[in-house]
Amino acid sequence: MDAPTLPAHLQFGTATAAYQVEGGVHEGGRGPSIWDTYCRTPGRVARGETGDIACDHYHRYGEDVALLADLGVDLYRFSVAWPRVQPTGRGRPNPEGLAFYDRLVDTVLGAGIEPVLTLYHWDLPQALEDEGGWRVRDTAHRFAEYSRIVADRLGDRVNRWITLNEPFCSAFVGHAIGRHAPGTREGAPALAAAHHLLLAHGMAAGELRAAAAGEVGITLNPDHLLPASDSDADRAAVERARTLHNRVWFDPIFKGAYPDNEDEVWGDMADGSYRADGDLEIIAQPLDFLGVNYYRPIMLRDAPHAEADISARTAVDIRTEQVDFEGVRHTTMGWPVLPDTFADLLIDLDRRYPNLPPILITENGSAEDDRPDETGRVRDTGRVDYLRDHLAALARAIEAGVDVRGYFVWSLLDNFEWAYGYDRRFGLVRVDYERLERHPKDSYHWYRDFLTSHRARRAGEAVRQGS
Ligand code: GBH
Repeated sequence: MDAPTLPAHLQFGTATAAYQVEGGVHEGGRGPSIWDTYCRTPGRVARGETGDIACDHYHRYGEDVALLADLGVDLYRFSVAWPRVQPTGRGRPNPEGLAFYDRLVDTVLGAGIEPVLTLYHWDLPQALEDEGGWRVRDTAHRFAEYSRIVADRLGDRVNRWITLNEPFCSAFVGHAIGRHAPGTREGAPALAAAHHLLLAHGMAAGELRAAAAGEVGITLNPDHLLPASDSDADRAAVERARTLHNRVWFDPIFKGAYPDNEDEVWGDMADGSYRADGDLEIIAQPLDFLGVNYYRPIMLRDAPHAEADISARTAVDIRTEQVDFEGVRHTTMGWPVLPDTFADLLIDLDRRYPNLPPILITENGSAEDDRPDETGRVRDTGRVDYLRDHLAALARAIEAGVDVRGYFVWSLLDNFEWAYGYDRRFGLVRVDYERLERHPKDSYHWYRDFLTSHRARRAGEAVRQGS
């Protein structure tokens, strides 16, 4: 099948996250996380599903790494579950938890694949939540301590570290929208959580540097925001949303400043009492790379209070409303498929933040209704089209000068899709949740062929350059 050509230096991989794939939640001395609690709260997750078993990756990681090796990836991105390493989020590390990641890293390396490690993909130890979670400053200190423990143990073998995955979700989906753990809906605490997550990132980056653990970055999910019309009101709505979705993270980290329109955006929601002198210096320290997760654009219109659909309002109310894209395909997440916006986003970020470090696309992929046929084959042409077209957009962004070094498909496996549970499938590999068997889909074979020709091109270039 046809596939775009990307620069030979680009590295490729797939990504997963601990709670979404591991299962084994009561094993190896793991403590409970906020997602265990959230899943057990009636009405929170579709069909009452949990990550208790998930893909059973905790026991089957060997099989999963073999699938990665056969796929031919350069990189594998996974996350460490904090409550496996520190069951209560503080104090002495749990040797069994560290031993699991030790084995996983060695298995990945043994397959000739480079591990890219995310320290936090949303599974906060419940004991820390009980003390205020991300709403309190102490959690940033606890995260720094945890990061140092993992760096000291794995820093001799892991060369790329991601502090946080999508802190937007931890702060706002978790505390203002309430669709992620811990599932509260309050404005001021969500803003405090955002600040403490930024601080946690900065402190952890400092610990990783001190442990000489290699390259350090953070994964953000910048949204590509489009106004529903050319009206001043809709454009202003997009600018408010840009602050909520993107600038809250990008401005402190890459400009060393809080967004200059935040008073207008938050009104009297934010008193800034959680900010201390020196925080911005900790937050803004230089990074080796930026991780970007991208799936789909968002279209917005201005929605003054009186007009707005109250049920769609969140505790960080910025008077905007989402507008549907018409006439385009939507994935089973209900997300519009508009690949060109991927290039537009990257070029726009590059322009707004001229000093960005090199970028890794740490997630991109699609959820499809991919049932197997009689022979067990999954013909997920929608996913193949999605990946091919987004890779073509990536090539366009790189040609336009954006410095992208790597790309990860979300995800290797079908897995626990948070509040949606198991019926949203993002995997290149189908997981049969009854038997826990893995079945590569057509998209897996397509990606493998793409990687084979990419490696051939890379080898050809190396020969031409006489290296
Ligand atoms: C990523 O988030 C995650 O990193 C990954 O774990 C996940 O599996 C993957 O994408 C696919 O979803 O219900 O209105 O509050 C992507 C960004 C942001 C998408 C939060 C879902 C929920 C919005 N996510 N969003 S809402």
